[in-house]
Amino acid sequence: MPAEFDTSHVKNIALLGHAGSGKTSLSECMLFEAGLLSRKGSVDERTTVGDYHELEKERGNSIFSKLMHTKWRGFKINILDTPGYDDFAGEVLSALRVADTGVMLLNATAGVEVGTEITWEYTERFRTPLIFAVNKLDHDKSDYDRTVQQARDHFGSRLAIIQYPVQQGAGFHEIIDVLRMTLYKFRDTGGKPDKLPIPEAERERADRLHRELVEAIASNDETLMEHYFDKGELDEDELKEGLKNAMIRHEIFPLFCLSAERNMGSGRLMGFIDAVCPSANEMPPQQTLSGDALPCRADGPPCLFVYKTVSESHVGDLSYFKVFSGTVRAGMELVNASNGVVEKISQLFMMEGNKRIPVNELAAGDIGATLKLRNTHVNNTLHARGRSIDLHPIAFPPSNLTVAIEPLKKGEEERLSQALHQLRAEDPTLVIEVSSELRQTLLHCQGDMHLAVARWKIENQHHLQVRFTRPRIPYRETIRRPAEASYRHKKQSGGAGQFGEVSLRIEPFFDGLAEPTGLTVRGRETIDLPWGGKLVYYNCIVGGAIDARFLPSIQKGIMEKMQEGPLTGSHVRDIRVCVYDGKMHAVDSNDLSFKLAGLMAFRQAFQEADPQILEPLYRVEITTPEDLTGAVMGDVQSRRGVVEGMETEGHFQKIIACVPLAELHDFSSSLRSLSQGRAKFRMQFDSYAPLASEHQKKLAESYARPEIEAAL
Ligand SMILES: Nc1nc2c(ncn2[C@@H]2O[C@H](COP(=O)(O)OP(=O)(O)O)[C@@H](O)[C@H]2O)c(=O)[nH]1
Ligand SMILES: [Mg+2]
Repeated sequence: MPAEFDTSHVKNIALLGHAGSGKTSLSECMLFEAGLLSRKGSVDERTTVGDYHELEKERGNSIFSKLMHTKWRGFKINILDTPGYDDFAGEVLSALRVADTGVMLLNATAGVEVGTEITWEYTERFRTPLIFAVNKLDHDKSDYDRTVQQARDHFGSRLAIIQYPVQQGAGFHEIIDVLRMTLYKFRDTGGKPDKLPIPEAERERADRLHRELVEAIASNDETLMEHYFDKGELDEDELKEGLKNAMIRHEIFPLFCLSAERNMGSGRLMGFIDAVCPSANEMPPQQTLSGDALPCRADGPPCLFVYKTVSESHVGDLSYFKVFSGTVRAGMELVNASNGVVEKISQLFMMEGNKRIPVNELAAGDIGATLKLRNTHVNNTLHARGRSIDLHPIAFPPSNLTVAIEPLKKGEEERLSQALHQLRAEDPTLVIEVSSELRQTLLHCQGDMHLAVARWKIENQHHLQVRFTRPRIPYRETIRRPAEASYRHKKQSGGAGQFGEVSLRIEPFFDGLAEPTGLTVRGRETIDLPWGGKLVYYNCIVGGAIDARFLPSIQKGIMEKMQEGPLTGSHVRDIRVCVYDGKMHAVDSNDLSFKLAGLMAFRQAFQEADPQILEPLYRVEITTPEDLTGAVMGDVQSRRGVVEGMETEGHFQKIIACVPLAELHDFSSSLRSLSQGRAKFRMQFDSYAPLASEHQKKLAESYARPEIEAAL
């Protein structure tokens, strides 16, 4: 039995928008309207197909992206419902990797929100064809004009109005469609509307918007422009064709009207998706990592890309994928391009939220799932044997919040590590780091909500109790002026003794530092330290005071101390060491003696060299609604942050600041509560900077430990 839907009859849409804009409700309407559900569920009653996860029911909003599909007039529409919070940006990015059109919901009671702005930036980056849908027009606080105006301010003249409401709020039941020049009149229960002529009172506005739409479409296409000049009008087919091409080129974003709550407008939207939105084979072909184009054709070599995996209890790992070429059949064997492993696709499914519907085939362009791929993860490409196709991976965002994690019960470290491993496989935006420097296991995540989800999974799916703590800060130590020291290590205990003496000079190192004065340089080595910065090591020994064979041992001692600096035990960086003198003993000198002498001499000199603790600074980029700018700036400054720039983006402000990592541990939750979720941020390591002396003093005081024993 061939695939039920061929490539040109499959449309892949991602529902996008700020949390609460109505994405999950709209997906429910789309399934209900198509007759796939006998009863329309509701987010508030926790009965939607989309928000099926236990945790989503608990919280009443989407956390994971979901795959559903609906059938509308001979087309299959794969719906990727995404979560709106920035903490779950990874889910949005993976959905966008496989969607061919984005449907961006605007909440008519709130206008353009920060989640709208952030997702819109992703669609710009990927050039995803985009539809806007103004939702909640039945709400008494809805304001269509303001919402459209804000969208224009943000997204520019590419926005093209296809629909507007006749009334809003409780009276919302008529939508005027200026592409079709029709009025859709809904019954109170929504569903299929009556199609009526545009009433006299709306004629002028509808005509004007129609002309604007036609001109926008024509101005993006020379042939259409000519037709338009000749005939003074374009017919519906020409408009659809023009719109499709302009959407693919990312030049027009059509705008629709909805009430997902009252089930009004989704049918027309689905009709538009069928007729106008591009199917995968109308989009530019995928580029492989080796630079070849992979045409989206059902008769091409089978090739699929895994964009998401979920481990389901009792079932195993479910891999979600898009077929980018060929036809994938149940039972087929494909090669994983990243590790060469042959995987058998034993079963194929279409998905309906958490329901799996077995199918025999999925053609190029379609999205589905399979079970039990042993060695395949998110971002892997599977292709036919004898081919070599590797598609571009999803670039997941860097983390925004880091915590240290440990099991509450001793002895459960191994189980925790396994649980974390599995969490990571499911969610590539969760990064686990076992830091030997900080002696902690770190969890890097997107924000406090993301962390809460991780905790929930660890506790409820892996049945482990854990404690989260503040991660230690990876400080660095360096010096501000040159200093010299000599150290003699001598031990005489019965048999063989130990003897080594080292004199050295240390200086702050920077590129372009002049050669040392008063010393003869006989050898030099530059070591790029694994923790950043450099150790520059000079041999300036005169007259054979120490054998050259002991120089590596001295360096080893210095490196050991640099690994655990004298002030706080942090790594030391950017130092030049010149070993210029010493003594050795014909019998008692050995590598260990010189290592210890080097370590101790370095330590002594370091203390004399005006030592300086460096702290990591992060570049923080905050997007906030204008009215919160002052409050956000105040918060940043209270964290010793320095504001470096501000940019206006529509009615948002982007604040760019440099903030010490030590002050950022609760920034994610603080910003959320300060803005009620209306502001977002990204952070990234910037540089190391000297810590002010009062902070340095405190830190160094809290670090007191016996020296030489630890070094041994
Ligand atoms: N009045 C009204 N409420 C809506 C509409 N669509 C969704 N909602 C409500 O808005 C809230 C968020 O909806 P949901 O679909 O979960 O939004 P999502 O976060 O974008 O998936 C829920 O309480 C819905 O019942 C609508 O068209 N009108
Ligand atoms: Mg949702």
